[in-house]
Amino acid sequence: MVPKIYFFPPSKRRAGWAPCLGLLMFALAPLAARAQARPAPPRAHVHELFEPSTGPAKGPGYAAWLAYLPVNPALVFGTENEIPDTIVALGENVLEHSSTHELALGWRGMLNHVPRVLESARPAAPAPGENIVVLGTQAEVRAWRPALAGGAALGPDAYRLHRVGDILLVEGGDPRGVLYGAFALLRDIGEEHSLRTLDVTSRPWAQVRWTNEWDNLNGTIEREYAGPSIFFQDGHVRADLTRAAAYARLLASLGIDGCTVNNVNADPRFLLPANIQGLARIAGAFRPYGVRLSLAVDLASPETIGGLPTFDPLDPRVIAWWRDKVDEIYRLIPDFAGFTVKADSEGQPGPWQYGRTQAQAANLLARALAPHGGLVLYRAFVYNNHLNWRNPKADRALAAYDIFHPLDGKFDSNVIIQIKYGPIDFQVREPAQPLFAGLRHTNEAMAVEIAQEYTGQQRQLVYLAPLWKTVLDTDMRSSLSDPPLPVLDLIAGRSVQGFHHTLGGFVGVANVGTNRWLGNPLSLVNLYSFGRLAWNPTLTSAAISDEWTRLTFGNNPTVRAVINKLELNSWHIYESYTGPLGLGTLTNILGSHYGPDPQSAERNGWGQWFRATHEGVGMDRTVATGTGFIGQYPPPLAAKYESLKTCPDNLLLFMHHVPYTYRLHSGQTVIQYLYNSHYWGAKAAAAQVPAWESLHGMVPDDIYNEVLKRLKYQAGEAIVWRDAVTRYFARWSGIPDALHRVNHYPDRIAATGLTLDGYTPVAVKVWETAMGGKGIECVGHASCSASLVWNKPSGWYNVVVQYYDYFLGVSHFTLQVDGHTIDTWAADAHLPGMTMSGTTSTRQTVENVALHRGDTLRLIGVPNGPEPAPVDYIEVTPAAASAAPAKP
Ligand code: GCW
Repeated sequence: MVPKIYFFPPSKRRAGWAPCLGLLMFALAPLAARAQARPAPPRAHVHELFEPSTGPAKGPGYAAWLAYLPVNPALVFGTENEIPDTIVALGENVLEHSSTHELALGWRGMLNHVPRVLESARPAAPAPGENIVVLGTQAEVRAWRPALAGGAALGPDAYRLHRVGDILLVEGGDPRGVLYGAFALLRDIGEEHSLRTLDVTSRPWAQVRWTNEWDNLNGTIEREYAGPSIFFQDGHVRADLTRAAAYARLLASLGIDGCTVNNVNADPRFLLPANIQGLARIAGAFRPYGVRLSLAVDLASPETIGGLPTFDPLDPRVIAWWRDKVDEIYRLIPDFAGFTVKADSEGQPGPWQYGRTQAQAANLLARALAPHGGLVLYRAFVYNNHLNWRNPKADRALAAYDIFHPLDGKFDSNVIIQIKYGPIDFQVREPAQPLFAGLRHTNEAMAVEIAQEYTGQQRQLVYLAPLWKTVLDTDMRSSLSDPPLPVLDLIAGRSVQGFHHTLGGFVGVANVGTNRWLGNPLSLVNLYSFGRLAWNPTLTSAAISDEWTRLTFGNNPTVRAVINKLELNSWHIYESYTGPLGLGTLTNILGSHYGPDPQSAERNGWGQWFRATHEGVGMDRTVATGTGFIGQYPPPLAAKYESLKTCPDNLLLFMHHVPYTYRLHSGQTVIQYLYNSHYWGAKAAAAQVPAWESLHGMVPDDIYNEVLKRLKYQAGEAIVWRDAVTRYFARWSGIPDALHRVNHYPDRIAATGLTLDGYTPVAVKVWETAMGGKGIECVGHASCSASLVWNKPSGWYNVVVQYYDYFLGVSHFTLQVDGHTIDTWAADAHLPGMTMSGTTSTRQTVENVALHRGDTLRLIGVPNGPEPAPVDYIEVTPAAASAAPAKP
């Protein structure tokens, strides 16, 4: 075979400095040469390959953990001279092309070195002093040098990184394994691990590693926190799919090999021929990275777009319709991964309309897909959202097990039940969904939500791996005489302790958007950790955070220490002010799922109750007196949760209803713990700000500023949560805070207590999210003001204005002292609500304001559109520099 040589570096051994453009041309040269050397394989050419620093969608955070920041090559290779000069791919498939290209990018960025790249080559032994990287499948390596491929068979997607003398061998069980091996090698280099001796074999934990994107055809995303869709716009697939390819590259770097690109509340029009053609283009953009496209489908499609009078899963016309539709998809997308299905849930159509089972619906699709090797990811998130809250035995948490456990064994072998980690809905803490132990003969996968729907919506910092790991590590063994059986073993897709599975895996709802994937640069750790856990769920949260930090921000030990600490503490902090003791996120569950609104979860059909009364709080899910949910767990775990003695405090109110005066294992009463936890959480959220500020100048300025803005906002929002939840429980329990903090705010002046000019007081529906349950708004005036005369000692003060910032409208505020403007700002954060509430409540802090007794502090609000410049309170606290100021 004649090797194809795509690129020779300049005669110098090291590339050294070159003008940026020149360097870019060099790097692109292999692609150009390849384009001339042979025709691109069908729908599989590496087009628009993403360039970390020059891509069209350049922006902070866009390169994510693949920015390939410079490393110290001596730590990796011993000496600089040992950096391999040549990268050889033995094969010529598109995934190996991507691998060599990626290594060339990595060499350039991390090692400041431009290697020679050969493809479809059979290199001779390296000359003395020469170091090379060789990539290939195990079969290719065996054909090239049988002695080197001596290890055990690798299997699909697996890889082995192996040093043999001067050769660094990246061997894959298949071409996708080669690509994953190349990314693993780059990760090692990025983390400055020594590669002088190397022999690592790695294989994925389970077969299915997919993301779900809840994107709509019109370009919006359900639970969109990072801008609109990277796939769709105005009713069709975007013309420019550069971002889709760049996303596939990010996914591949973690070993994620499937992506459901549309909302599970599925629009049947995705199945129209024109849209399938568009989807085929997305599949083409994914293909160089081994990511397969999948589609969420609406079970009623045969009726809505197929013109049939029914969508009954057993009707022969319906069966034929799906078979033909699937054949049509595979004609255009030969590597199509399969369907994701949400049925009979939250208004989606499903088989119950015809008295059929979820298994019959799943198998309908599975049989159409089976001849092509496609899968059905069938969601267990099926529940009645019109539950009778007056019935003490009613419990939404029962639903998945009650519906799917009786169907165990009735699903075809290419069906996987996609199970949310907990029995409710991606809450800040939930016990493991008992259904994981309820499907002995049915494949299962665990779904997590990378998008921070109930965990701060990417405005707030929450590293989710520690939460996911609580579920992955939950022991589901049937008897204490058996060895431990963690959930991660149940989703591995193999037989274990009486569970007979052939497929399994991980699904992460990512909802990436055009705003640098997840908007908040620090939230990218959640996408990263999902992929790493899907590959190997035994990795620790700390190890994953550290990997991500090193690859994203470099190996500086100070930066690593600060960011790792921020990430690792963040979930606990968020939980402590939004839903401790297993209460679930006490958020507005009827709309935005964002700010505090505990009452919205109670007394309606949605079943997210925590049943607060004047005496006690918590859902009684015991077998003895409650809903019986605990009985769905295998006996050892059920016994642990059933008994107050052994039920962990952090799930107490999920499992039990107890009096407010009940003492936790820690010795505190429930009510005092609720108060303390919220005060601790708000303080800890505030402390994140100076921690991040300590990195000024050590991380890129744009990322620094972006994160700082969010952490400051979060510190304020944690106070909103703290005050709302503590007031709520103080009222329900009638038990005051032993530390006299709740309902005592000596430095605050409620807006309704200010001298108002134009502003009018109005009741706030979620009363606990405003001082005295009221705020002020400016309606019917061009501007309004609210003022006070300062009658405390003269000094330096910090002034907080707590106001509401609606999704629509940009009000303007001006703060004056005796007619002198000390600050102006716009309410332009577009928080997800249109009323005064904990969702829209936010603050402006003006530090070091000189106030003299007798000064007038005036806030002027200028409403805009539907936003009436609404205000909650003003708080004035002494500033650090408290010496009396001179009168300005
Ligand atoms: O958490 C809820 C979300 C819905 C979502 C649903 C689901 C796509 O609030 O927006 O619908 O879960 O997972 O189906």
